[in-house]
Amino acid sequence: MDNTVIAIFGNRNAGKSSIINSLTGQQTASVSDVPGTTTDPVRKRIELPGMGICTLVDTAGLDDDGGALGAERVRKSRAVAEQADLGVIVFTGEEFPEEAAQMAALLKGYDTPFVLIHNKYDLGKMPSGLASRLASEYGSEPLEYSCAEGAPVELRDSLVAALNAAAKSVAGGERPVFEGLVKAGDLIVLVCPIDSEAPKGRLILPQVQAIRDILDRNATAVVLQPSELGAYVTAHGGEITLVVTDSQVFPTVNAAVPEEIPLTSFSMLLARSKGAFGQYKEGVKKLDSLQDGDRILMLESCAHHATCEDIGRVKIPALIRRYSGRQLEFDFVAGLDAIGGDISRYALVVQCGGCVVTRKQLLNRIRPAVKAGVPVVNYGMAIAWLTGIYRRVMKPLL
Ligand SMILES: Nc1nc2c(ncn2[C@@H]2O[C@H](COP(=O)(O)OP(=O)(O)O)[C@@H](O)[C@H]2O)c(=O)[nH]1
Ligand SMILES: [Mg+2]
Repeated sequence: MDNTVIAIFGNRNAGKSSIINSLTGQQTASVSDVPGTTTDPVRKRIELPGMGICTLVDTAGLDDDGGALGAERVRKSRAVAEQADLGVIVFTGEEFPEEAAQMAALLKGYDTPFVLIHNKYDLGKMPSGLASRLASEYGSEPLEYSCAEGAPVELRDSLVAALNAAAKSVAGGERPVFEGLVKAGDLIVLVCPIDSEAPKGRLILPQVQAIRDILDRNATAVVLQPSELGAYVTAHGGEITLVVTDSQVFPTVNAAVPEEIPLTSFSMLLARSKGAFGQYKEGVKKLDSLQDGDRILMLESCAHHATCEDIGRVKIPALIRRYSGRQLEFDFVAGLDAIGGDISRYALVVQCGGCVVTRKQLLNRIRPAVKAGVPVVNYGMAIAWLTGIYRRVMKPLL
C-alpha cells in the first residue's frame, strides 16, 4: 500500500518531532525543548521498509493550552486523525496522559490502527503496571523508545515493524484490481491513449497497477492506443478476455469493441478496488433527477494531476449540465482538505478515482456525505452514465 499517511500524536515535548527525525534520519521536523514548537501539521514523505512511500504527519501537542491559538492547534491535530491511515501516539513518563487516551479513542472511532510509543526510556522505563494496563486496554504493550543520542538503531526497526503490523490491520483494505475478474492465461487489452494529457515519459498509476496485477495473475496484458485497437480486435478478437479503457476515449473504444467482448474502464476498476462501489452504484442514479439550482461537490483527492483537474473541473461539469439540461452550481475541493460547511446542501458528490490515496483516505473523505445521505459517485462511473455506456462497462464487474 503506497501513500500511507502516518500521523504522530502526543502531548507537547513527548518527542513527536524527534521520532520523525529518527525515522527519516534527518533533522526535518523541528525539535525543541520549548513546548509548542510544531504548530501546524507538517508532512514529510519517506520510504519505509515494507510500506513503500509514506507520509509522516507531525502534529501540534494535544495538551496545548495556549489560549485560542492553542485550541486551534489542537483542533488541527485532531482533524489530522480523520485523514490518517495509521496513528502513532507518543507519551513519556510514568503515566498515560488523558489527551493520549482521548486520541486513542478518536482513532478507534475511525477504525484507524495505532501504535503506542513510550518515548525517552533512557530517562526511565514505563512502570510495569502501566505497561500491562495499556496492553490489556489496547492489545499490546507500548513500544519503549528513545531518540536520545546513542539509542540503539534496532529501535527504529522495531517501530517500522510495529507500523507494518498496524498497516496490515487497516479496515477496508484495497482489493487487487482484477480480483475475481482475471485468471491465469487470460488476455486483457488495456487501451491507454497517449495524448497531450498523458504525463511525459510514463504511464499513470491505475495503468501501472493494472499491468502489475495482470502479471501477478499470470495473465497477459496487451497495451495499446485507441488507434491500434480496431486492427487488434479484428486479428485477435476471439482470444480477448476483457478490454479496459481510459474513460476519456469511451465512445471510440465502445464502437471498436464488439458487444460480445467484455469492456470496462480503469476508473470503474478503481471504483471497485478502492472506492465505495456500492454507494456509487446508488449515487449515480441521482444524475437522472437533478433540479435547477442544485449544487454539486467535486472532490479531487490530488492536486497535481493536470489530466484529472481538467476532467473534474471542466469535462464532468459540462457533461452533467448537458445531460441534465439544468442550471447547476459546482464547488471544487482539492487535496485532502476538510470539506467546509454543511455537506447536506449538496445534491450530489462526485469523487475522483483516488488513484493517489489509500482506500481508507477515500472512504474517510466521503464519509460526511454518506452519513448525511447525500448521493456519492465517482468520476468514472459518472462519465459512463452520462455517455450512455454505464450498463456495458458495469456488466463485467457485477
Ligand atoms: N532524553 C531524551 N530526550 C528526548 C527524547 N526524545 C526527544 N527528546 C527531547 O525532548 C524535547 C522535545 O522533543 P520534540 O521532538 O521537540 O517533542 P515534540 O514537542 O513532541 O515534537 C527535545 O528537547 C528533545 O531533544 C528521548 O528519547 N530521550
Ligand atoms: Mg514537535
